[in-house]
Amino acid sequence: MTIHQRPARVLRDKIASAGLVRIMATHSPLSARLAEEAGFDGLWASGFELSALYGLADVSLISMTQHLDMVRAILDQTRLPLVADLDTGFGNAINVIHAMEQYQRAGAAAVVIEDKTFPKVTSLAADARQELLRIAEFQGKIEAARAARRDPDFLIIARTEALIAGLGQAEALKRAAAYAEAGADMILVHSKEKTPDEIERFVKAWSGKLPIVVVPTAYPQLNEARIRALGKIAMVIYGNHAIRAAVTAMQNVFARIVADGGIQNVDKEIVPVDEIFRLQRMDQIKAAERKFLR
Ligand code: SPV
Ligand code: MG
Repeated sequence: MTIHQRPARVLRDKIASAGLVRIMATHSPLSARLAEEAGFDGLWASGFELSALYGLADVSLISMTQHLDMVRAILDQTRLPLVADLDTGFGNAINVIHAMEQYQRAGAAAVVIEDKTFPKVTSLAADARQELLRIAEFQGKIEAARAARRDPDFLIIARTEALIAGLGQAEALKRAAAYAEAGADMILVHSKEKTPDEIERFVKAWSGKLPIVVVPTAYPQLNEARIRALGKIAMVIYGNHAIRAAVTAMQNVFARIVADGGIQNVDKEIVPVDEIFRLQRMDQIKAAERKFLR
């Protein structure tokens, strides 16, 4: 498959027509293909998922190059628009400019940059260090991203971690407004509360023009019906459900094989090899062999 020529336009059109787009986390080209087949509107090149794939914590250990290589491999295999998780932008505003150039060239449709200090610590861990940049410094990073934008449709999503850092609603709203003023296209607001209340309060209090992005990992009760009812939210990111689904499946199957002393029982419960052939497009290989190998 080829990369869509204007992935950012595709994403913007989907937002305009659907009101709310559903973006599924991916950590590999295969998970991206499965997300596309399931009907998601776009992909989240999640730093958390890729870190976990390497067996690492999501604390800025994965390099930009590792993430970018995976983004390129994913975009080789899907036509879905991709939202790239740039964490803190891999450094300061200069690093953001470099990242913007690279991710646009790779064919991403959007980037998310968060207002934490580098190196960051994953947002969802309890009692983790959460340090935020000064507002002016993060505004500089957003302005740098804008200056590096080649396609005017490319989406720059500013993510505030004010609620994650325990700084409260007023700080989150102040930061969101400051990031809008600096030229962000959307505001991602994150929370690790166990209920949607904190995010719902934020959304109700948000009087800015920019649409909001949510990642309801910690408060799964915030389903799409509830999100739509709130209004103002244009994107929901299912932040780590590909890697968690993969871990669930592997843990179950591996445990069964050990317990059963063989693969005789699980064989019927997992996809047949033919399904993997389908995902690998073995039919195309066979057709090419018939045509070209002499
Ligand atoms: C990610 O998936 O890498 C995210 C979302 O940034 S979260 O892990 O919830 O912070
Ligand atoms: Mg992340």
